[in-house]
Amino acid sequence: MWQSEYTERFQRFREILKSFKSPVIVHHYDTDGISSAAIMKQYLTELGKEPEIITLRGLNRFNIDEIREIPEKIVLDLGTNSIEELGEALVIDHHDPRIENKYNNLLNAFFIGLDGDKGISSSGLTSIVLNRGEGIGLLGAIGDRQYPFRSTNAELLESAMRYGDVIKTTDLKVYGKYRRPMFVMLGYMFRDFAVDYRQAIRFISKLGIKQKRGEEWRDYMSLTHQERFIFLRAVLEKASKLGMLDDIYGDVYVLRSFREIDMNELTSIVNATGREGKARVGMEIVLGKRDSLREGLGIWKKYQRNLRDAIRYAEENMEYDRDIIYIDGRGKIDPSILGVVLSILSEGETKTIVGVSDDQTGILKVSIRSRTVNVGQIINEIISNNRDWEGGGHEGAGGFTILEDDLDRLMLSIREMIRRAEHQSF
Ligand SMILES: [Mn+2]
Repeated sequence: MWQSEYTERFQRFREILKSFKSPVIVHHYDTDGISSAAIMKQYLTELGKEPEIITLRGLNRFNIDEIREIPEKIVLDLGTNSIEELGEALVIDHHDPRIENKYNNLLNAFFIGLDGDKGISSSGLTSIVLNRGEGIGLLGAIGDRQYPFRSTNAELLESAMRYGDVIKTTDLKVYGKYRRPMFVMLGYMFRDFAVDYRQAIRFISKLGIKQKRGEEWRDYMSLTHQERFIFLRAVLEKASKLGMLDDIYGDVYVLRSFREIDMNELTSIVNATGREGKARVGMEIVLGKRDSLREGLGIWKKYQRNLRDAIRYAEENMEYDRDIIYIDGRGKIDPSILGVVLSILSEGETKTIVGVSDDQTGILKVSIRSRTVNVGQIINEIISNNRDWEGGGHEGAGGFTILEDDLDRLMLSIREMIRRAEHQSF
């Protein structure tokens, strides 16, 4: 396994880390990036160093110049394809490399025979290199949609469970066990309850379970042993009648530090901290700080609110034309959630959706979601004709980072390419 074949390489990485006087951690702002940074920070701190942390939504030609000048930096969950422009850096990443494997300072999962797409995340890889934090590494994997765990993640899980870092239980697998009213959680499970919450509330009342404590709705995790037994029996009976028992009940994983909240829900709280510009809180949460979890919950609620507002704004401002649906979210939709908003709106849409947002620096983010054309291909083609635009994507999703002045020109190209692609497919 990796331990034997690549031990020396990991060793060399650790030697360089030890030699750093004032290390700077540059990391991606999602759960995987935050978890990678947390594992790295803990390692460096234990060596007596005080790493500085820089959180990025992405590396692009507009910010890479500043990053390049930073000495002794460790770049996590980013940087593979910018390795030549990064200056002095150690990079740990799992994004698909479009470059050759010839850089000693780059550790990409794909270059050491691992499946960076489905089998290992950056935080998992960081935990392997530093020999610690496997549980945290798995949070990053969940954040990157690598759950259920397979391949290297499954091996990490095994070792995390052996150390007691991660604990497996059998429970409801659904989202919303923590800090959501029970009737809301039931709505995530059963369509009839989602359509009419009053039915869910009645369902719980009939079991003789109190749903409120004072003014607050209770959540599933706050049920007593006895109450949980009664509640589960009724829920599982309903699920089994619908033939969906396996979907809602089974293996659930928790971290030793937060046994009351399963790793999937913890991941969404950490993700929210990054999106709301509070990655530092997310890092403390994954390192097990209880006070930070409380703070993180507040941030998570705010994020949910912002997301709801952004979706509503986008829904009310969809401009339909011949080729696309256009949403101008400048000043209204934060670039960190533009992609999420478009993905949600594209659910019932056959037309390609293009959205724009800005972050007050004159740099725009343009996101595309489509069910009819290959977004990645269109973006690559546009970029190959316009070298000062930056972007990338895959089949159904992708986007650009551009200067505000270029928006009209870019939109012309996008429309033209979509017209052409749709024409070809008929
Ligand atoms: Mn990642």
